[in-house]
Amino acid sequence: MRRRDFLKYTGGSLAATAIGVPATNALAQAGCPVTSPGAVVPFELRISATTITMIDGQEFPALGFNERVPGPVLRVKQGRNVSIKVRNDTPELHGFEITGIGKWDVGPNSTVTATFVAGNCGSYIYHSRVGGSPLYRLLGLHGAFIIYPDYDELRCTGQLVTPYDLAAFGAAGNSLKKVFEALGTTDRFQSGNGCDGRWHPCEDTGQELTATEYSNQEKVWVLTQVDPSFNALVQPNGRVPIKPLIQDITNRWLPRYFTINGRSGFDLSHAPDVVPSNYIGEPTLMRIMNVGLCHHANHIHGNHWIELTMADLVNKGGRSMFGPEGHALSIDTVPVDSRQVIPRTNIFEVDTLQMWPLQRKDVLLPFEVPPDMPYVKNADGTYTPVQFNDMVARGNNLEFINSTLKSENEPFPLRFVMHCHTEMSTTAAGGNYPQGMVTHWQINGGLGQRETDADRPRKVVAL
Ligand SMILES: [Cu+2]
Repeated sequence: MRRRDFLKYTGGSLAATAIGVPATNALAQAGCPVTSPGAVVPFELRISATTITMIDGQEFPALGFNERVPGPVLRVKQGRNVSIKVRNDTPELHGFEITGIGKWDVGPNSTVTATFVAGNCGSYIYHSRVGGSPLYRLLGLHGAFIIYPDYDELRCTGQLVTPYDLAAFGAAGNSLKKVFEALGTTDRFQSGNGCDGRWHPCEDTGQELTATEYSNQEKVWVLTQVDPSFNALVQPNGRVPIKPLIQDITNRWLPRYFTINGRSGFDLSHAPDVVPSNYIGEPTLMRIMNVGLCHHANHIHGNHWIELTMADLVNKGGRSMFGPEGHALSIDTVPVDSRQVIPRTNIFEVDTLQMWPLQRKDVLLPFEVPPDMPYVKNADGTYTPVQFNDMVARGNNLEFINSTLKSENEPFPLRFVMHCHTEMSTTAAGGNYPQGMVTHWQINGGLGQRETDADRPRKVVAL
């Protein structure tokens, strides 16, 4: 698929419908609208050959789900019966796996329906794995699978709204709970001016795919790499005639492109599915997963990432590859298992996020006033972000027609870079810098300014 066509494929052949089932008593007694916990959510995926286009215009053969790399984001509410019909339009066996959930073999030119109940809330990777080899995953057969709680039920019953089932985490979820409780209620994570400072989930529209990929509150980042010499193996019918051994892949893997959601460099600028773009007091959940074979160390400027959950990886010997704080104990083997979503019990704030192959981490970008901008210390020991407040007061915003842009002041949107600290990852095609895993995030204005900006005429920018 050509990268210019990416936006056209938001719907694809994916369908999501809900079928009503009888009400649960507890919810009905609480006066809550009762959704349908067991409803079947049918997804359809098709495995076939496709084409990917890189930042330098080069096209390579690839394998894709629904002719997309990565495949569509699949989102499902916890408790739903999931049905994923996987059609394999290649003459080779594929193993459809959702990490930590299950694996189903899909024979050559045949169809298999994977069914299961959506369990532990969090972020998962789906991919094709045959015989423990990462080959098909690297050639493009990968995507994100998301399980989220029933937000309407949480709201209606007065529970804290988070992306997780805190009760299922038990005591291990206490630290996570405190993070979400702090939002909008502390000096640091403020509310006011019409903004409650809380994290809000993206609205459940029923057609769940589109809402997630372009949600303001949630960004899904699928990280990977492209080594054209491996892509060259893919034949037009999706066959990969040469089967390199796992060692051959890991030893010979020489990636030349480093992508987020299939794109890199300039193509990531202004990409609505990738770039977090909000106001102060509007925290954004970021679901980051590395489906490639290289380690990434994504470094964000302007705010710190708050680590929420991670998925533990297990090596061939069955040993965990990470210590309790998430540091790698063993990095010399390809992980063979990728387990359940685990809440961080000791919450770290990080600027550089370690992402090992097949690791997936949820982090929160708090959208607080950047701590590195000039502050003034007050007599009572508190700090005032004078420069940021000045920007808000002047209303300097490049996106509006009548912004009073003063060159000596920084205008909104205030943009901060995100780049991978594994230096080769910031390049493309063997040295083209910075056309690799580089993007940005942006603060559009101060606390509650979304409301006041809503009526201002915007400039139209052609992309
Ligand atoms: Cu940096």
